[in-house]
Amino acid sequence: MSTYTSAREQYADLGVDTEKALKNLEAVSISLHCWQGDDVGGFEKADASLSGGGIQSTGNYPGKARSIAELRSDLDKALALIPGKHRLNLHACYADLGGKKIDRNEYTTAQFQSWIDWCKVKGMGMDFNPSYFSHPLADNGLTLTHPDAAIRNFWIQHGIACRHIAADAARQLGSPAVTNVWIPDGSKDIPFDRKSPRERLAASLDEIFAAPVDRSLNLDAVESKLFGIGSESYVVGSHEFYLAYAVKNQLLYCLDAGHFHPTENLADKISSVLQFVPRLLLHVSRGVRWDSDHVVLFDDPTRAIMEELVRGEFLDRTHIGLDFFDASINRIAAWVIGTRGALKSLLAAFLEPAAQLSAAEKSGDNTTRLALFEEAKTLPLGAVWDEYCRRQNVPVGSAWIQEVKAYERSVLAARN
Ligand code: RNT
Ligand code: ZN
Repeated sequence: MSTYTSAREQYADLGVDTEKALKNLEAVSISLHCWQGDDVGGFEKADASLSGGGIQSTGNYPGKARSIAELRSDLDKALALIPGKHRLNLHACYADLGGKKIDRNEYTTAQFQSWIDWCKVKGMGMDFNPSYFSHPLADNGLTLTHPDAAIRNFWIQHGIACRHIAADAARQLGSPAVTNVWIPDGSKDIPFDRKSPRERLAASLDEIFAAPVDRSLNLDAVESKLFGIGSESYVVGSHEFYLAYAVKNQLLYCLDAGHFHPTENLADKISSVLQFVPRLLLHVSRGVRWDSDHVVLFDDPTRAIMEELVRGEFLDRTHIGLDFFDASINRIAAWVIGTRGALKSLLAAFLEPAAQLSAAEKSGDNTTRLALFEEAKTLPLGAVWDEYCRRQNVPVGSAWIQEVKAYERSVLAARN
């Protein structure tokens, strides 16, 4: 008997159909963030790198992608090692300017056409993000809340441009695109006036979202956070601000796993937020002591998020994106570890003995509920995961590591 057949029987004993779980898993696309490949640098300038924004990529592992072509090649490698069909999550600072000088307020689909074409060939959907950092007009950490109306307007125009680009990408790729607004605006030290920047942010967002863009193609999301480097004392776009804004305007709300107090449970927020917003965007990440954006793992917090999506039947209304950037290990491996970790967590959620757990809970049998949670943890998930990788024609188990190493020797080593 194969390991998978025996695992299937073990799950069946608990009322779980592994074939159905594999089918469900295949139907979920994860939005793979382009920014893991070059430490959130982008390619607007020859020497582009992450600056400001209160986020930080640490490490100096050799072989970072230095051009759009290299980034695409690296993404190809990662995608070949990840089971399933996924999406590309692109930041505006990855514009393909072809040597031209075009500023962000003037971006049009033309600067992203090569990315859209790249997705099209692969049958991938695309999601999008205006970039409110690594730019001279964001140098003091203020963008949509800047007291100078001209600077604010520059960023408003950028936001509008990105919504149009995303809608075009969606039209061309035949799949709606999520455009996620995240801004770094805040203050390092205790502000006197917390109100005015929030009034300005609300007004800026109102202008961005007032621009007529087909809502069946472009899905607007807003992302909150608690603090950043240089915005320790005050973040304008806090949880309360954006949650209220998203509810009022029926936008997507973006929950980033690193953007809350470390003891808060992101998974617990899902069923609350989805009562009142139409759809949810997740930035699956792993904060270690702070919003550090470590590589996502098959760990308890990630599993809890996926369990919520499955138990609550929220997958139809949730867009799963990844958000981490680690420059201290092979960057392609980081993508693969993180995406496989997220998918494995999702598979584990599909394999929960849901009927038995729910029956135990409904009948008030909390003893059985707790016992089942514990028993489920040691069921042979690995055998089902391996079977999934086999069927999807990607390396099974740790075999992918050798492929990344070989790519490192043949391609990355020549980059330094
Ligand atoms: C920053 C946010 C944001 C960024 C990306 C690059 O705290 O998490 O989502 O990580 O847009
Ligand atoms: Zn994020």
